[in-house]
Amino acid sequence: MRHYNPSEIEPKWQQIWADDQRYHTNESSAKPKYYVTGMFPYPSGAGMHTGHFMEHSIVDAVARFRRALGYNVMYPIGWDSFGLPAENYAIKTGRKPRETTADNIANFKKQLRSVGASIDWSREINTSDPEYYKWTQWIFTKLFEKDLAYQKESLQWWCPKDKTVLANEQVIDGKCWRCDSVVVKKSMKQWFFRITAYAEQLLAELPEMDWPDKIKIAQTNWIGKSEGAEITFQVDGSDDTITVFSTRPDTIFGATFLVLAPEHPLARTLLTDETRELVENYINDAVKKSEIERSNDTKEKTGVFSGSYAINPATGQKIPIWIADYVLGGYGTGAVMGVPAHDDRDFAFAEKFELPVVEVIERPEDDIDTDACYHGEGVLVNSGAFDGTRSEDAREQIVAWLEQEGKGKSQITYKMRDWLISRQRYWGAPIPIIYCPEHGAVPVPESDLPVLLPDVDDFQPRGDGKSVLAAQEDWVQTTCPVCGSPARRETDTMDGYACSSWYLLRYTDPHNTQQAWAPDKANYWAPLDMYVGGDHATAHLLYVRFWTHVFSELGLTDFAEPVKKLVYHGLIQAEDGRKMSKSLGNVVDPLEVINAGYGADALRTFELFLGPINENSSWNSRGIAGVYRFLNRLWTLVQEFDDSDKTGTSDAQKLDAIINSTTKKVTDDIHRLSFNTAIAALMECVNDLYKLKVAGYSEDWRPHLKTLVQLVQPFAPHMAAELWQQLGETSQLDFAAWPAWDNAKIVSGSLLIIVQVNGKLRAKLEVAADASEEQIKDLALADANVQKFVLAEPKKIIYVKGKLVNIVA
Ligand code: ANZ
Repeated sequence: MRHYNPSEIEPKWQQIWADDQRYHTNESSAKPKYYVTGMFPYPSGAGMHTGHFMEHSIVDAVARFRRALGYNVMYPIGWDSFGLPAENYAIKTGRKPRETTADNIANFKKQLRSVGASIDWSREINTSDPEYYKWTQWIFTKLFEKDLAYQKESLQWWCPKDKTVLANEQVIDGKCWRCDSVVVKKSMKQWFFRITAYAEQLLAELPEMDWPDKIKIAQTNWIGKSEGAEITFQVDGSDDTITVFSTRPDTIFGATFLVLAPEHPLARTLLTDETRELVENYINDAVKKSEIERSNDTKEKTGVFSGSYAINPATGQKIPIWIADYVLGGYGTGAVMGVPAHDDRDFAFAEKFELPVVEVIERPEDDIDTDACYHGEGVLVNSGAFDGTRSEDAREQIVAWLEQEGKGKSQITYKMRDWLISRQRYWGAPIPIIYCPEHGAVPVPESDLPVLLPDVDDFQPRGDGKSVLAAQEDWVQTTCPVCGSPARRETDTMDGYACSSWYLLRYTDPHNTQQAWAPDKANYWAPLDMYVGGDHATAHLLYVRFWTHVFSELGLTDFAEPVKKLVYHGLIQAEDGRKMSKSLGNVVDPLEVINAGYGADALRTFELFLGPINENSSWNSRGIAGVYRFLNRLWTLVQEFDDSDKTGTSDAQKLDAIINSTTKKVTDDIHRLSFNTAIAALMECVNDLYKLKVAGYSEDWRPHLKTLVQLVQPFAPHMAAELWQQLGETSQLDFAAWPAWDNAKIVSGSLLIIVQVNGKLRAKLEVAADASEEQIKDLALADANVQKFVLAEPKKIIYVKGKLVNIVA
């Protein structure tokens, strides 16, 4: 008898699959297509961890299942290889990112091959490869032509020590998240992509999409649509006006002050001689705080009176103009009308600075909420001609009236900002722009792409807000594509998210040197049938959607939404329930698990057995041993069958019932991506077969064992391939049709139901396996012996599924 030895069979099958290019695909198949992949990895020096493997266990199970269902399956892979970590590593070690990235990719590939993922390696792509980023740059030029890529001077957080721009969430208490230095605001010219132009479309399509609700909610919140009005206030005694954005124009009669964000252009000009010093100090301090800190509602409000007043267009009253950091410069118009009776933040502000509170919406009598501030709808009071009107109606009427007066209009605002893509770093795709003194910013023509990232030796940031590319004078100096006169290159590189916003389409035509992709290939494969990941709920997934909308407008795709079904998996935590992390020393290295003798099949099966894939789960070293034991038992079953003389007398009908019901359950479960229950059903099936085999194997077993091997294949493909062969098949298991089941054979099985009356055994019933609860209860009550003990209407009947009926008489 052969022993189960994954370290022997797994490399063998991986070699066979690689040699015969088993998973290479093309568009000329008559089968329906199925395109599935996971979010491509960043090839870090640490290698892939169990989380990455989780993603590939899911994708590979789906790919193998779909292949067996008769689909032309594409499962590609690539490397998200540009980015800051590789560059920082270069600074630290003196090795070039190009070299370290190549090493890391080689390691990742080795790891992925060792799990037997059915990847089409002919489609491998790498975002830092000039063949790839040529087209990232080309897409940039297309966006530029459509005015979707533009430059804007904007204030950015700048860390003077790390010499880099920081995102809002990287500034904590005015300090850099990494080195704790006090950050400063620096005005810099940056490139942006105009994603806000697509806000409405990106929002409108979400409800119809087969994506997890939590991702849809996260995207909806990120886009953050608010419907309201812009209302213009005249500054008293001046020609200046201040426009505010409000979602509650119906409360305008209660606006007792205005508040400007410290960044507002008028903040420094409305001051008077008395207020100058206070105002300037306040503004200088406020702009150092992060938005997150400023929007914290639990923090005490701060602010200064500007010294000027505005006129409330509804009441005609003079109201003070304040400057306060709870109003954000980048949202709405950067100015609000303070309505303390109906807005919490305004209320807290008015309380602190003793500003008047005027109630303009009557709190309904049945509202028992004792909050000082009433946020709800109601009838207007203290609102002139609008008194007695419901707030919902007043909203429209007041906007119409303001519009007539030229003092306002309805307005929709989004929280989402345009996507800032300039990075003052080396390891990224150079932004393909040339500055000509005569023609300004000119995109590099397609024939001159790619703009190659020059090879440099010193990666240390220069400290002046520019990337090290700015020091490569030979590279920077060029000529204007329009007039040929001397010109200079843009020295910023693109955010890595740009590279990952179109890779899913490049997979469909990865070696095209003439185009980013041929539209007919993209239209054949994409949109993706399934995209699997456990990260990037908002940014990446919104950027991919945004770009694909643009591609469809450019005629490059005939679809606007790139991903039909999104699968978002939970994380595998360490055995101690904490996040796996190198610093905690609790990382489980997948290769160690494989090399410890469990093998890749056990690892993959175990990862999917840990629990529902959308929930977090914890690694469990005993669990993997259990899964290994299950595979070993299955292996042994086939060995015993093979070795036996096949003259046994095991119950053929029962065998049929076990295999048919398992086939049905496993198929349904994989369709629902309920892998853990599918694997549990396979385990149960193997247990049942062990009970049955006591009567000896017969030739009847062969087709059933083959079916079982097919059902196991999505999880444990190496073992399945080996056993398939051993059971006498010479065909490739990957393409063997997924087994069908016969319901008639399942129901021919029966269940033994124990019937108790008041806890005592009174009957044993043999019922059809698919009998309903009602049928079983009726049969129990109809049993002659049971009837002896149940003389009146029973008080209660308890049914334990598939096992027991207890009648309380
Ligand atoms: C007056 C008012 C009265 C408001 C009231 C609300 C309730 P969302 O839903 O988040 O869009 N606002 C406007 N611009 C702001 C900015 N730059 N920074 C901070 N707050 C700002 O919220 C819109 C509301 O947030 C606006 O409506 C405005 O306050 C405030 F009973 O105007 B409201």
